[in-house]
Amino acid sequence: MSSDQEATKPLAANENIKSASNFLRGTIAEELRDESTGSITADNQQLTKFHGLYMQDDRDLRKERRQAKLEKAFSFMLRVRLPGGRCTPAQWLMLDKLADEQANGSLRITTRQTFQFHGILKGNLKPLIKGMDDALMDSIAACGDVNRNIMAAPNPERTPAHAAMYEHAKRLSEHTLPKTRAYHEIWLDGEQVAGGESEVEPLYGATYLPRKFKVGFAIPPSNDVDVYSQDLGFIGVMENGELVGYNVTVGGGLGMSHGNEATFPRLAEPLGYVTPDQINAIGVAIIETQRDYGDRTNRKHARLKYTIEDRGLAWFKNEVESRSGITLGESREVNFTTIEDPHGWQECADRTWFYGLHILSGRIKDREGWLMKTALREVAEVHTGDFRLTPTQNVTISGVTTDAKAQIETILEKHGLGGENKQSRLRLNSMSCVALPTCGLALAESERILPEVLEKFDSVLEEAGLADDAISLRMTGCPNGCARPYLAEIGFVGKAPGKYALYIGASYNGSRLNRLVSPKCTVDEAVEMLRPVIKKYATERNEGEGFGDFCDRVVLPADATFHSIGSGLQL
Ligand code: SRM
Ligand code: SF4
Repeated sequence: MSSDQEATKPLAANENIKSASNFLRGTIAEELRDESTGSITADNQQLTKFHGLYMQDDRDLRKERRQAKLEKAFSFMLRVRLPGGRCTPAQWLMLDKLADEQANGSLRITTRQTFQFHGILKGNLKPLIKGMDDALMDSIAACGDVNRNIMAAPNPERTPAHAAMYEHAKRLSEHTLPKTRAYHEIWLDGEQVAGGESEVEPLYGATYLPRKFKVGFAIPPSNDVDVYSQDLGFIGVMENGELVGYNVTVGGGLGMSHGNEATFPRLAEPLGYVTPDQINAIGVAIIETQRDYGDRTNRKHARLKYTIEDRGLAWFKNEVESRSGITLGESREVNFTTIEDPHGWQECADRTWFYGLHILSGRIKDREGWLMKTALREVAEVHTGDFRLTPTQNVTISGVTTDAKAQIETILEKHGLGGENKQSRLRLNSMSCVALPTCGLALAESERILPEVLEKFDSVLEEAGLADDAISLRMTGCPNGCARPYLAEIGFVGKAPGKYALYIGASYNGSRLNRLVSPKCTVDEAVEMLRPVIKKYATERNEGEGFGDFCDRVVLPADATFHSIGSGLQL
């Protein structure tokens, strides 16, 4: 910990929790045995995050339980570690079963290509983790101050380059996993490390990182992983159809707090070029630099983006090169054109097919007339390829042979999910975070209100003759940015119940942030504010110009910034 700030300011409370935890054990095991409460103590709540678990409570029930003098309706959220979002049919079936038996019956695909279970009661945590382990899955380092689930453009069969990239992402994920045996000891009744024998975390040390750390791999022209939002990004560079290396980008991150301009979303910058054999070494050097220089006194200033903002990219590059012994090459020219997931049947280079299935907000559950969970279970029962979760909370059914297509199509159609079920491209490009009732940080609704928001915008788009236009709309219940709303052409960010900050003007390829147009409005006010903007776009846009680019060029005033609305919309 050599940061200047740390010499003078006290460390953030989490630092002491981590250092006293004996490599993430704390007293979690003892507390699990305590049946008198559904909760665990605050310190252990910080530690369980490193095991992929968050304690939550059902916020819809808070008032009722307070009045009945009952403790909150505590339960846990578990996030699976799934590099590149790949899962086999057998794993799918296990997750489906565990959701019913040990959680609240639904599965949630996250914006970082993995699954979350919600509503797990304390006593069900161990059976759930044991079930995942039986299917060769875990939740190690899915949350916490470590390198999290690594993202990679899905569908390795699409081209050999995608296949190679998936392996690179998986290798880096495994290389940067914490080494502590705490997870196995606590959740899987693994053998305890002998008394007094100390463990080592060669990469992280006893206090791990100052804050969460995120990595994504992209292959142009698709920026589906929103690579510029990642602490560390790898952008595939192709030569003659082959993946020859990666541009490395650093310092992306989206979280901020309303009214605190010292916090802000930031796009990653290019650091240089590496060949595939250098990925792990450069990744480790970057993580180590952040481990040693990230701000451990203030968790709102602890992400890599602030380390780079404060110390400069040149300093950072020098540090990384000297730690790794690698001289980074010049970044190469890359060109992203889209963030969109492919939908429907797509043929891959290896002659197999994948089906891109849209899942609104990533929520896999059976609703009346819309049996998503059942449909996917039936697919998993017959499927011989695998599943890929996408960064836009969708799923692709991958590795389908030509002969097997009809069978899968029949299952999807039986449940109203097949090709006939045409959805607007606004809907296909939408995302929302979980928010209420489980997220403790939500200031407003997100997942639960998204269908209503889409319906309203769909009708405005139809009025303007733009029903088939792809426009990205993303919504979150607070400014932490979990559905990457600052990279959406239309971004809603929860501020208070029923009220949102509204942002427009990001590019459709994830390379420009949007800007504020209203600091606090209702959904209806936002629709009315954007109706004339959408109409103007319909009639005045340049050939092929995206909605975000048009807003940035024509509608947003020159003095609008991310934090300020400036002098008003130019209509
Ligand atoms: Fe997130 C915290 C959900 C992707 C930025 N995020 C949370 C917590 C755990 C709330 C909490 O700390 O108590 C949310 C749990 C809600 C629930 O009930 O499930 C939560 N984040 C999610 C997910 C599930 C949203 C979704 O609907 O899919 C995503 C899980 C991803 C995964 O599989 O790992 C999720 N979170 C993101 C992203 C997007 C990304 O990484 O691509 C971001 C913005 C990018 C970034 O990190 O800069 C993001 N989440 C945050 C932050 C703000 C971090 C910051 O630097 O300020 C928090 C709050 C915090 O860490 O203190 C947060
Ligand atoms: Fe919760 Fe905010 Fe993340 Fe939404 S953006 S899941 S409300 S932390």
